[in-house]
Amino acid sequence: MKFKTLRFQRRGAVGVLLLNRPEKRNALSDAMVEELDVCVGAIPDAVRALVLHGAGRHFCAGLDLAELSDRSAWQGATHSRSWHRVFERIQFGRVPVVAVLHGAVVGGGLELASTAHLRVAEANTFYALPEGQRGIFVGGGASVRVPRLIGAARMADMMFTGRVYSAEEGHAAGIATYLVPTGKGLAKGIELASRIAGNAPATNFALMHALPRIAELGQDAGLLMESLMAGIAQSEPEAKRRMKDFLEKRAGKVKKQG
Ligand code: 1HE
Repeated sequence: MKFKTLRFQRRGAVGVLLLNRPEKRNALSDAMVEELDVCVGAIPDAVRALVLHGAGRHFCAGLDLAELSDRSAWQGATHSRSWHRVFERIQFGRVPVVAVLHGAVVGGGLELASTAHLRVAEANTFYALPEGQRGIFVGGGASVRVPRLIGAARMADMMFTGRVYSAEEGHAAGIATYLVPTGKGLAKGIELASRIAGNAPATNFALMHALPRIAELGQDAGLLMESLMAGIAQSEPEAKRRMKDFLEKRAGKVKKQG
């Protein structure tokens, strides 16, 4: 796959997708959002997990402000919906996505990072929602996805006051679940994506498509949906094989880390 603003490479079962507009700090132009759409729609079948990262000193500077010309209210809403469509395609696509973050993860950059299923942050990462200071509102799904990571109160603070979260603060608040030294993010992201790619497909499907929906349901419907998903996953031949491997001492035990 050849793109102007992205680069896609395959490393075995892991696809590595680079936001590749470093001269503009990977600002999300319309062309880049369109290319993201094409890219996630054309991920080869052999790819079972994706790593998303950014070229240059920053992950992503958000919306390309040079394109925020004089849109009408209607055009603004339509533009926002076009981001929603593409970002939903990433979140609810075929493959789990590990976002590797460094430098600025701001505005639409944080919105894009929030679509991923796991986030790894390098120590030089910082997070902000400068929309609050630019006189606008988020439009790429932040008001839905960011509160689910850090809570509406923290998101409102970021926008009311222009508060910038450091990598450590973002990790403590729940934006990233892994914090690694600067320069080590891609290796960690590929390691995690390789592990995810080795999971049973039904497990990855359940984590991507069932879990976030179950988490939004009331207890009754949530527990029923969990039981249905559990029944489907355990009936897969792959699950039977994995459980037999454990019982016949061919699979690893759960070990304490470190
Ligand atoms: C850009 C953008 C951009 C950089 N759109 N061109 N996002 C923001 O408000 C963040 C704005 N950007 C910044 O605060 C800084 O650029 C960074 C902290 C991300 C990086 O700083 P730095 O010193 O490494 O780079 P720079 O010198 O500021 O920028 C380098 C070039 O990238 C420069 O262009 P040049 O032609 O003068 O070289 C910048 O203009 C350009 N650039 N960021 C366009 N965002 C669906 S709603 C989503 C709403 C939002 O995302 S709002 C938040 C927008």
